[in-house]
Amino acid sequence: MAYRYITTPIYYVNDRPHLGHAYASIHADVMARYLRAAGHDVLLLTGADEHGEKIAKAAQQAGEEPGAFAARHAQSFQQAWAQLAVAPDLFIRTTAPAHAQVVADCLTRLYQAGDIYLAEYEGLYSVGQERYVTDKELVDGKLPEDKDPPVLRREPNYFFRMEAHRPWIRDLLRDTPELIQPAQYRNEILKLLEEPIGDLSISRPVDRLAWGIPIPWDAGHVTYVWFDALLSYVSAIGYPDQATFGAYWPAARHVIGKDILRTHTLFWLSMTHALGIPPYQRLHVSGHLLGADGRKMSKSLGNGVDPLQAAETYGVDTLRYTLLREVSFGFDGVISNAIIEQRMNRDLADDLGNLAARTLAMVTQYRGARVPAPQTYTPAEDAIIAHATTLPDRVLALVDEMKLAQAIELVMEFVRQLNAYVASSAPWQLAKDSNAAGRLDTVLHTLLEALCCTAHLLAPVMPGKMQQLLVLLGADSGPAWHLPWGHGVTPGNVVTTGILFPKQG
Ligand code: ME8
Repeated sequence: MAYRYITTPIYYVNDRPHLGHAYASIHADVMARYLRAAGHDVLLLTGADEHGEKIAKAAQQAGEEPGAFAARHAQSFQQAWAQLAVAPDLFIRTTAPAHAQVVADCLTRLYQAGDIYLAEYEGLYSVGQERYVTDKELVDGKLPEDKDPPVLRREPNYFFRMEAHRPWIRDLLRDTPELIQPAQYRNEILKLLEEPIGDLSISRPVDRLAWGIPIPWDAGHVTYVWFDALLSYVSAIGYPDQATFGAYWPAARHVIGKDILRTHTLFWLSMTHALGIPPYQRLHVSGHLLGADGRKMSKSLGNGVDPLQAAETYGVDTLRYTLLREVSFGFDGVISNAIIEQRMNRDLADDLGNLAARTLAMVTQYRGARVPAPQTYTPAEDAIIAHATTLPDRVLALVDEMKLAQAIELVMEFVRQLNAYVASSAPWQLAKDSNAAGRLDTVLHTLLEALCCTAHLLAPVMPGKMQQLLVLLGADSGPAWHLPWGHGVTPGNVVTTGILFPKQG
């Protein structure tokens, strides 16, 4: 059994979560569920990034203390994950004392090693993204994803010698092509690394911003929010000396959106390198969900879709399926109610739901709701069994690269093969012919067994609905992985008819 450590971004809790956050968390959760089903020992981390100017500003606008404000929103994120069937093992809050201690220790070590120095800084700062920006990044005077233009700042800051790590990061990316996926994001960073990346400002003067982890040797400064938040990936699992860190960190996979690619490559890789922490194993970078206005959904722009409302309208499993299937990981895509409904009706109601409903109805009508025992297999069944037998490994290979849309599509291809098999084997004709009783048993058993296999393969995506399907099929086990053919349903067990995915609209 291998260890796997999967993380979502540690979200800013300046508002409630929107669909973009759900997109990242559902991907991480589904990967965690697949790997766990396949026998790995998995830890899934999510959390709340509670410090910094963005949170301080939002709290001030709400007329609350930043601590109370962040705690309230951190809780709403936690509740949202429960409602969206995202089941993290760990939820880190950057205000947790144990985390603050790790940050302080790391800063002290780097300072003592001469990796941190004080200097005067002048530059343009984006509060929306919580980082200094360069002129090159601005479009019409601001970052495209921001509402407000950056502000000019001149102040003393502590700096971390990030530039010194540039050659090492470049070599790492060159030598480890799979480190950043999909490949276009690796190429983007490799290009950036051709020129100096500069040193990183890692503190803010308290007279401007008091909401942060104090710089251990200088009470006049607090830690820059990114330096703080990135360390939560390791503090959450007991860095530096706990066994959990030793076991899981070498298998760390960060799931992020492309908006925070630079921070997770330039900042994080140089920080870990300076601290003597091995680099993460993978960075899975998503594209952006776009709002109806064609712009990136964001809290700052206020064009987000409420994931909880969508889950209530369509069902949480339908929402999870649609998000994963509709917008391929790594690419941008628009998501709307009409798109969700179309996908739900076509894939879930017409293909999968209809297959299950028809099969269960036929077993009920022709075999008194008892699972029949198969008789002689023909090439039609052999093809289905061969397909079912190779599917789990093929699905897992895609999951490993976070190609979840393709993984789901493989299973749905199987579902369409089964629908074609129903049409070609015509059980309703067989039922009229008393000489075909054995053949009908074989066809019905094959369909039940294949549906059981489908339920196992899609359970990480739709845990509730696939568990329900297994119950309707009279299967003996809950979701399992790679059951040998014939071990899903047991002849003689009772099935129940039911509609899993009612058609809408
Ligand atoms: O950046 N489409 O937190 P954040 C797809 N606290 N994904 C989206 C999205 C969209 N429209 N909008 C947001 C932060 N996301 C930092 C992270 S990690 C140590 C610190 C997702 O609350 C996407 O994964 O702004 C993005 O990277 C993340 O939410 C940013 O969340």
